[in-house]
Amino acid sequence: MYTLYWGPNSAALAPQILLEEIAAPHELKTIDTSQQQHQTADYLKLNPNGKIPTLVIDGKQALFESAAICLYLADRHPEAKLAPSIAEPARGLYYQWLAHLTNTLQPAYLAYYYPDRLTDDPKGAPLVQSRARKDLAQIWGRIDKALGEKGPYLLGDRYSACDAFLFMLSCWQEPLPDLYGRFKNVKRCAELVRARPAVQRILPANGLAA
Ligand SMILES: N[C@@H](CCC(=O)N[C@@H](CS)C(=O)NCC(=O)O)C(=O)O
Repeated sequence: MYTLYWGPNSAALAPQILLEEIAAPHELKTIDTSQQQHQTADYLKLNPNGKIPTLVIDGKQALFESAAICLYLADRHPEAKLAPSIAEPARGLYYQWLAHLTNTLQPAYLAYYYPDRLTDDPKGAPLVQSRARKDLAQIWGRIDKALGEKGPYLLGDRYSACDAFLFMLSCWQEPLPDLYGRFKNVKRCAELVRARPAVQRILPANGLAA
């Protein structure tokens, strides 16, 4: 049994998609960051970083970091075929894309959403945000090119946890509202993910269009 500490259209979306894909028994516990619920003493015991998501496994072990949770779920449930096995060459690409999404693309979103954390200058936040927008456009542009050369998924013709992660980040529309218009191969990948029954089931709770 899994418990996912969650908020709508947050970094909990990719882990939530994987839980649905796996059809694993799980419950969601909502953490409302606007009410500072991610900073309570009880929550900080599970995730000392004070971020969502956190996955609790069988009421015992807590895991933080959305990409780590995705890697864990995909490997623990190989029957769901969300990751190539270590014996397959695609396993390297799988690591590459998930690491790229969480180490390079996701931090640019975090810079946009939390700009004051990246500058000590009280007037610096808009500059951080405009830089983050440029970074996001460049990074998505390179991903779009790769998807155009060898798509429609990040691993070619094979859906994986990487695509769920890409979909999650593509849903954070505020800094680049024209993302799908500018990057057609990203749009194609995101639409394939969106159409999956597991994803369709959870879109409403995340405030996302079907
Ligand atoms: N690297 C972390 C980032 C998680 C993260 O920043 N989550 C956001 C919601 S999308 C959050 O909890 N924000 C509250 C805060 O930073 O105060 C992950 O991927 O799990």
